[in-house]
Amino acid sequence: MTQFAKSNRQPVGAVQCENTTLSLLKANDFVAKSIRDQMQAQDTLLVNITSSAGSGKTTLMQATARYLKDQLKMAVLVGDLETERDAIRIREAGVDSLQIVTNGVCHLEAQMILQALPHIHAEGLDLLFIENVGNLVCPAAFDLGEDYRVTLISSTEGDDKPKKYPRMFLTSELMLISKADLLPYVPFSVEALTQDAREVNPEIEVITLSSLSGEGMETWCQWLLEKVSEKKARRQTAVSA
Ligand SMILES: Nc1nc2c(ncn2[C@@H]2O[C@H](COP(=O)(O)OP(=O)(O)O)[C@@H](O)[C@H]2O)c(=O)[nH]1
Ligand SMILES: [Mg+2]
Repeated sequence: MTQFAKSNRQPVGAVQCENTTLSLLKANDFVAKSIRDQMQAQDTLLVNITSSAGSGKTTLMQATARYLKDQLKMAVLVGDLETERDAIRIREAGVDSLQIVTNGVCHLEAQMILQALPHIHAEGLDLLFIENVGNLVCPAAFDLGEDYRVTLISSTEGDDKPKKYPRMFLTSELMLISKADLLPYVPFSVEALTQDAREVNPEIEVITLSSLSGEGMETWCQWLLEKVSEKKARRQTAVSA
């Protein structure tokens, strides 16, 4: 067994990673701030979409593209461990999309976003989505410079997630309850989920929708349009002050 201990006070054979993790997150936050500054300067709303794998993120990006592509200049960065499949699906819905392949990393980091921005021609966009890697754990810890973090919970994955994965709900401004068309067929309580999410984060907003039936899409797209306008208005106020 490898011996890492140099004194009796340190455990033998154990690697203590805390400081490495903290400095990694500090470096990430530094890059996230520079992304936030860039998005601020060019009036682009940046929205980080998180959820478990299969909750419907890509399908939502496709449906949102169909609703909003004639009203807004938008694009999607999409992270996965392997393949370009999601970016291809999103491009087929009519908006530009770039795949970030993480090669096994379970989340996107700010540095990956910074490197991708020139390739998606981010200047001039009103709205840029990041579809994060599908899980409710690692992506919660990494700020990507987003204005808003939006977490999907689908009706098929159970209504008990907010208290199991509190950090994700604590750091999200909006929870989307997806696959609403399946609610009549599964044991899932929108009320119980909403109550748990609000016990974790009293400020969290909630919208129930289905990318397939279209239910709730109007409310979601209205939410996005308002946030885009608010960001532009805030900058106008700052410039004229
Ligand atoms: N019934 C139903 N199925 C959906 C909905 N949204 C996505 N799906 C299905 O859920 C599966 C996973 O969707 P996907 O968008 O790839 O999930 P992602 O892994 O979070 O990006 C696919 O088979 C989709 O067709 C929805 O609103 N209703
Ligand atoms: Mg996807």
